[in-house]
Amino acid sequence: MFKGGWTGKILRVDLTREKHAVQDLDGEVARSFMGGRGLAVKILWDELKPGTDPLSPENKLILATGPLTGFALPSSGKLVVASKSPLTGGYGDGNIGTRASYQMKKAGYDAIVVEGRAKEPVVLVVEDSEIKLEKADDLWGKDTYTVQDELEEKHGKEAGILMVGPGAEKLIRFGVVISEKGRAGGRPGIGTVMASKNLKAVVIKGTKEIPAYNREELRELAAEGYKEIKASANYDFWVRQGTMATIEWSQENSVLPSYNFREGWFERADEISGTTMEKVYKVAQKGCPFCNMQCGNICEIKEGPYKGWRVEIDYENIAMLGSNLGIGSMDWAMTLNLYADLQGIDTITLGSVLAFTAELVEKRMLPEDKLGLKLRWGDGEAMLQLAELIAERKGFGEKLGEGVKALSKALGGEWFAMHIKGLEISAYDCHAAPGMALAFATSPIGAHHKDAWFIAWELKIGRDVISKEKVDRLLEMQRIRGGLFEAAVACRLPWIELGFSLEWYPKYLKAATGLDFTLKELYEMADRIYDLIRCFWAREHGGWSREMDYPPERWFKEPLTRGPLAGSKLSKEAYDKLLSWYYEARGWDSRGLPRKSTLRERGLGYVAEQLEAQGMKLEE
Ligand code: PTT
Ligand code: SF4
Repeated sequence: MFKGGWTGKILRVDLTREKHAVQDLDGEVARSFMGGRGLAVKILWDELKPGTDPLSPENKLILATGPLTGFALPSSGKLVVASKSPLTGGYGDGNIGTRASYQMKKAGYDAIVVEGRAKEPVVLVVEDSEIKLEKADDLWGKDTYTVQDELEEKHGKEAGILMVGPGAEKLIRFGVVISEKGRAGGRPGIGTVMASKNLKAVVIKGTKEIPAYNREELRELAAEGYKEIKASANYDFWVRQGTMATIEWSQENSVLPSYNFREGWFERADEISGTTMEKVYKVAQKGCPFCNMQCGNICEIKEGPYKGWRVEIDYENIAMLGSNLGIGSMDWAMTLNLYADLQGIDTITLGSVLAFTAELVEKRMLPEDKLGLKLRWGDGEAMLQLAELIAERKGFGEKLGEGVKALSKALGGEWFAMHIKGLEISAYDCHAAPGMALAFATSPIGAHHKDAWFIAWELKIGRDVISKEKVDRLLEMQRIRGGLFEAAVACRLPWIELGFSLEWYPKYLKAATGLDFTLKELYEMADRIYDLIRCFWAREHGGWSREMDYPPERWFKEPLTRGPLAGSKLSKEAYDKLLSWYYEARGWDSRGLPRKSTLRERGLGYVAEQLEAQGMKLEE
């Protein structure tokens, strides 16, 4: 059935039994769910027993490529890591740029599914059809930079290496998967799932040629695509600043999160901006495989305990560990970023946990002697000390490692706990951005910008506009970002940042797989994936209610006090209107559950039947 694109094989590894098997990828599944996120949620839906504890051996860690991964095409060196999330209890995934992506395809697999738990720490080594588990006692507890060096030394510089850091090993619920010193993926605790399996690292090396339907055409189309990217008006600036340019943009538009999202404007934004980075800190450039618009900003820390270290920085990291903590020092924001990378913990959630704790202290809801340190906004040193307690799960750090939702349930302050469905919100304040708030709230993994970067479109439509058209645009965006790019598996930045036309992707898919996909069909696939993810959440949470699609109370209750939009806050009435239109447009009922007719239309009739068999009543 496969003429190219897919290898048609999935590698299954059971760490408990120390066994592996190679399974055929079902052609129908590939056509309907494609790969990456689509394939991952299909596997989790079909195979995971409802109610599985995310940190139990029964949970599955899925590493999934798509039919475009691994070819020399614009920005196609990406890989999806997915699982049931220990942070949210729902579906979780992340997208990481790494050599492991193309090595997996060259080894002959579209995906690797790991289950069980090894008796002791191991490294899974995949070299074509040779699969080994190597002891990793000597690597357990070591930071991700050291482990990258040691594994490269042993397996070669071209090996694809994915790993967890010591923070994830301690089962902090927001451990990420790390690769190549600064590539991170799986915000909803996918690294923690990997660590819970005693799996320190996965090393992948392949020697096969990835099957392609029309290799010559693929080569020609790729060359044209690379040329178009390079000719883009914004190309030079992008390569100089990458995502860091967003600090200035967010400040101008009052969406730069500051002081735990109390404000969207930061008085010291200049000191942590892309321009400051470029002038003072940037020393090298890095990128994902096959990318000709490399955006990895390698910077050198100039002051503090990590003086002289290098770290790869991005907008989200610096906003959440800078302005959101009241820190106007690039050195401290970078230090916290580096610490999170070494420990393998998510920078966005770390920034949110630190900010929430600082606010609890400020509001006298948490006595400082409980923390064992004096915590003030803007104090990088104290924030680092607290991050260390979290990573080591020492003292009060034990509780903080559970994430903002659990913390606010235990200590109060739920109205300013900045998460949605348990996932801490990425770095865009929404006091004056109702469409972006809706995008965060309906993102399928919790409040991550991956599916939700609606803010730029919303500014064009008008911040105050509350209309069905705005909701339709949001759906279109989710179909592209959360569907096409996460299932075909390619970086979305050529499209969103440099205007690379979406029309390229059906052409690439045709040349790679031999199959015709129109953009319309790809969007229908995206809807299928969204529906299945929503059903997975509903199954794991025993139902659904529209409150689960609400942003935090703070944005409704407490207006901005600084910047050009001071006085702005969200209107609940307007938000509810948008949410109802959103449900309607998706074919979901007023609780936010897909209707039976919608599921049937998407080929998911069996999902409706299974939910009903478990006692959930779905509307027709
Ligand atoms: C991603 C999220 C992001 S998104 C950032 S910065 W960004 C944070 N990076 C972290 C980090 O670094 N270290 C760490 N310890 N934790 C981190 N958590 C945060 O994780 C990433 C780029 C970026 S940089 C973005 S927007 C785009 N994301 C893409 C995506 O999601 N899908 C896709 N098809 N293409 C994308 N291209 C861009 O990739 P998560 P990466 Mg990442 C140090 O994984 O879980 O989705 O969270 O993978 O290789 O680092 O590239 O301003
Ligand atoms: Fe990686 Fe950046 Fe290139 Fe995307 S644009 S593939 S994130 S280097």
